[in-house]
Amino acid sequence: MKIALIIFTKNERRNSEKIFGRIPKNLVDKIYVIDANSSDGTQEFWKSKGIEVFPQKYKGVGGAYESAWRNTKEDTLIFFHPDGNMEPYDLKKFVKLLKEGFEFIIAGRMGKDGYNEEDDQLLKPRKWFCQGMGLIATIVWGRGGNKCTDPTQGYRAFARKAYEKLRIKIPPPNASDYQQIIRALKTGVKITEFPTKEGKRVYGKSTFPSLKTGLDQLKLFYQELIA
Ligand SMILES: Nc1nc2c(ncn2[C@@H]2O[C@H](COP(=O)(O)OP(=O)(O)OP(=O)(O)O)[C@@H](O)[C@H]2O)c(=O)[nH]1
Ligand SMILES: [Mg+2]
Repeated sequence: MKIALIIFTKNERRNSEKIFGRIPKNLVDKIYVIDANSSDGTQEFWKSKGIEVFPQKYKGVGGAYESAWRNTKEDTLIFFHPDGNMEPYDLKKFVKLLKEGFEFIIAGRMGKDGYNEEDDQLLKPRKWFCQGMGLIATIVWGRGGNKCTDPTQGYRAFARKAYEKLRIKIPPPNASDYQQIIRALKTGVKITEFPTKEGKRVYGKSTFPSLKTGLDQLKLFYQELIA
């Protein structure tokens, strides 16, 4: 089994420099970056480390997923954001589970032993919305105990043959993580979660304003419901 680590970047030069040394590179066969035309030297940084950087044809993180599957050949892919949100040492857990044959794995921030960036706050609007979207998708499409508690988490891994079962051609720009969950519940691709602790973004700002992202997810849910 060949395992590739896929890193999504949009102007993440400073974060990439900071995290590079913490990525356990020996755990995977290849590392690729999918970059959204960064103007801050992100591409140059990764290329200087000998890592292949691919552009994307379609917009958003959805476009980044499409590029990743099209440009790589490895039979399993682990997706990673280098901004500080994701703990690089969790790669070990992904690799172990992939080798054991699990086909769709999520590093869950919501369950017991997990930590989400809002957990220290009294009000947790993003967390509650995310949990709600996971719950409703599970109620509507979950079969045989298949479920997801953290549908917007991008720290995830797939076997290529499982991803192909989801029949996603061009993913939506901003709701692609959620679409993958819904399709997995619909098609019976088993979702496996392990707990993770979400870190804070180190430099820069989010590319996903909460309100717009939430509306995009609701729209996607509706489209999947009537499909
Ligand atoms: N390739 C690619 N990467 C993107 C695109 N948009 C965002 N990213 C990257 O995808 C990851 C997730 O985006 P973020 O802006 O961190 O979203 P977020 O995690 O909800 O927001 P924070 O909590 O502030 O980190 C980051 O590594 C971004 O650099 C895009 O259109 N294409
Ligand atoms: Mg982030």
